[in-house]
Amino acid sequence: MANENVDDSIFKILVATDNHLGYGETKPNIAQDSFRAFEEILQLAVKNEVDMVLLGGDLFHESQPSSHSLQKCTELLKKYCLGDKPVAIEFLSDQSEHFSHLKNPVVNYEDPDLNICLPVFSIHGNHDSPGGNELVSALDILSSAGLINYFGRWNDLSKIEIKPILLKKGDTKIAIYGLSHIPDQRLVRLFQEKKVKMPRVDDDDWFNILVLHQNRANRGIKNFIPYDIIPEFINLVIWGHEHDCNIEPKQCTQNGPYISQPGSSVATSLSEGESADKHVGLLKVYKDTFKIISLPLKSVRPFIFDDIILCKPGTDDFNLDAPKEQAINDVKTKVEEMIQKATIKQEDNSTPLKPLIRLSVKYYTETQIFNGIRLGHHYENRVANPGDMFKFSNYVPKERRNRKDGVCAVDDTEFNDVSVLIRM
Ligand SMILES: [Mn+2]
Repeated sequence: MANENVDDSIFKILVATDNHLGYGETKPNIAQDSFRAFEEILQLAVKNEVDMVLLGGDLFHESQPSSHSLQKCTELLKKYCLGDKPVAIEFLSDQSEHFSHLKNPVVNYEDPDLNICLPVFSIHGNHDSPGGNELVSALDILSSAGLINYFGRWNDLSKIEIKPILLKKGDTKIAIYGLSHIPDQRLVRLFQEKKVKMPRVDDDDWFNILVLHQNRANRGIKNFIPYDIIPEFINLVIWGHEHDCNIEPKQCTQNGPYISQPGSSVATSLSEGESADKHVGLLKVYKDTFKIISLPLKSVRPFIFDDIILCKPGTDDFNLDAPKEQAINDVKTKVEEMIQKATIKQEDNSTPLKPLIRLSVKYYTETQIFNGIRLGHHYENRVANPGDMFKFSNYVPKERRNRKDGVCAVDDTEFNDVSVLIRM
């Protein structure tokens, strides 16, 4: 019989990936960043009363995280995932298969010895994959403690059969296919040899989610997962590993699945992609329909990325006597603008954070190069990364740039963009 109250059938899942706990934990200023963002994610999960959290890998930055990282993570999970609030989702598939790597292979919220109010499900990424003689991942430790449900791992990579986790809430049924990180070339080969099986559930009223942790951008032949190897019956892919936030679900091939890429919750490099605002997703599924509400992470340290092209020799403005001093002055002006931008971003924050600043400095002649570390010292009290604010490169006009050098951005390969090109 159908449920009368639609709300009782709306599955609410907080989706996030690449939390990289422990990133920068020994660096000044940024040591707490990864943990602060992860706590905000758990708080958002509680506030939005989600049924579960789904993580797309790289919960930890290191495959053998420090005791400190492991302790912080354990404390956060204990704080937000234990409690009396009942869990509304039914677990229908064979738990002993999904959690066969555990001595007690049950989903944590059904373990009578545990009091779980917020179940967390996670695959592993390339940063927290199993290691050592016994092939233990940091996620195994959290799993053994009953704090997360770690799934989608294979010890035998000669063939893979991904059996979905089957969950039900009211009238909504969700099948989650978990594919923890496998080196891309190996995985593409397995797909091509038809050694990856993703059996579809018999009746078709399941909403099918695939969560994976692989290259999405084209980083060379067979070094990324092409969209067309994902089975068409998959409704939604949660794509981990790529750190840029592209959370809005997009269909990248005709009739293909929608893809949502939440991106990382902490910048692990000073690249342009990491400077975009960080978000996690509130996924709502009702029967075969879904939507993802993008939730901004407000505790993330602002990161401003920009570039500057220094003055061109031979032009009126070029200071022939003191090109280096001129460069420093121009860069200082630019940095002030960038810090100002970061200040505006944090207007509502009662305890603003020192921003990350990365300025790509493009010079024409080597006489324009200055000591970036020395200039960075001036910003010690105002910038979180004074030691590596500047990156120098020789300015190459656009028309001379070799196209082959660039990594194909995700957007370049997207169906929507291709269709625009064809129309033009
Ligand atoms: Mn990552």
